[in-house]
Amino acid sequence: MTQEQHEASFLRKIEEEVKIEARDWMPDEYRKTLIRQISQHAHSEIVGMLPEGNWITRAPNLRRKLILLAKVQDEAGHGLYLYSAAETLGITRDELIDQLHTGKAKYSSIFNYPTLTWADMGAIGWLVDGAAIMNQVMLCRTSYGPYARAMVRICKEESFHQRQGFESLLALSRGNEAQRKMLQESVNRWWWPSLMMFGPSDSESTNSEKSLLWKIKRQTNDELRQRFVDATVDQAKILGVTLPDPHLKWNPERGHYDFGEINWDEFWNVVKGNGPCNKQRLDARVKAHERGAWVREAAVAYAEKKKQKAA
Ligand code: FAQ
Repeated sequence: MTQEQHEASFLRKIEEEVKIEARDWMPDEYRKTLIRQISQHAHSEIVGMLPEGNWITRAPNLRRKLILLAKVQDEAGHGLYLYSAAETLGITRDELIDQLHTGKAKYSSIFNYPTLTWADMGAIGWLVDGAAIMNQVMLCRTSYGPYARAMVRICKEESFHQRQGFESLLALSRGNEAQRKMLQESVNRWWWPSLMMFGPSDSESTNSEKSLLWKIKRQTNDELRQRFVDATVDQAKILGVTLPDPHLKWNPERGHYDFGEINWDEFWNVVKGNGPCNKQRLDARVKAHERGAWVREAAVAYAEKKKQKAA
């Protein structure tokens, strides 16, 4: 087939909702943007374990500790499915990890904020997983088969994460005054960074146009952010918390909540590596990788020994 025929066949598949698979012809730019997005997503899951991992030893009781452990383990699993999906596009795991550790690859801005109180565990579940799932449900229908299939399981688990976060905050909301105060203070800190997770506004988003055309993304950053705000306001009422935005108001003409301006300077500052915990997060990942070297060496030695025995 000529290049033009390949391109026409690729676009026809996209149009007809036929998944693109690893061995199919695809434009270089499609491959590149998928590797970029899937690997950033994988890195986010792996770095995303750190803020919560910080509280495993301090969970208030055994039940909460078990739930938190299971959630963090789920996140490791999500990272691994996503690295595997990225590898089907012709990049190695070593290259992906190296891009994270050298600061070449991005990961979600949200994980560069500190977890200061136990309420932050609930707020991450409710708001951060809530925002993640709002974005990720559309990715179950993304055009690249291995990514779409990985997202189905991830979304099921994220939805459990979101509910456990809400349930944990509900317990605090029914607690004493100090607990209610801790809950409100945590929501005050996590609200705006959660809105930033959806990425820059549509007019500033450099990748959206192509990603929407190729059905990698099915909705824009602003559409998803609005859906998240609309869904979250009523949940906040149940928790009895105030969302820290004086401009948050139902707009009957739009049929949506209006909300205030996001601090984009803060967003870009965090994305560029200058957030409150960027350095700490990367250092922790690099150290964990170095400390795990013996496991990788042992696995290779074991595989070689097995090969020799079989020969
Ligand atoms: N943080 O042109 P766009 C989770 C970058 S998983 C950092 O709009 P795009 C689970 C973007 O990469 C959370 N950088 O980009 C969990 C681009 O730079 P580049 C992660 C950001 O790709 C929960 C530039 O800005 N989820 O939370 C961010 O079309 C709890 C211009 O932006 C995913 O990764 C940001 N927030 O749209 C774990 C989902 N936003 O690459 C533990 C998959 C944008 O050109 C605990 N990803 N940038 O150098 C996506 O859907 C998309 O990549 C977006 C961004 C929507 C994140």
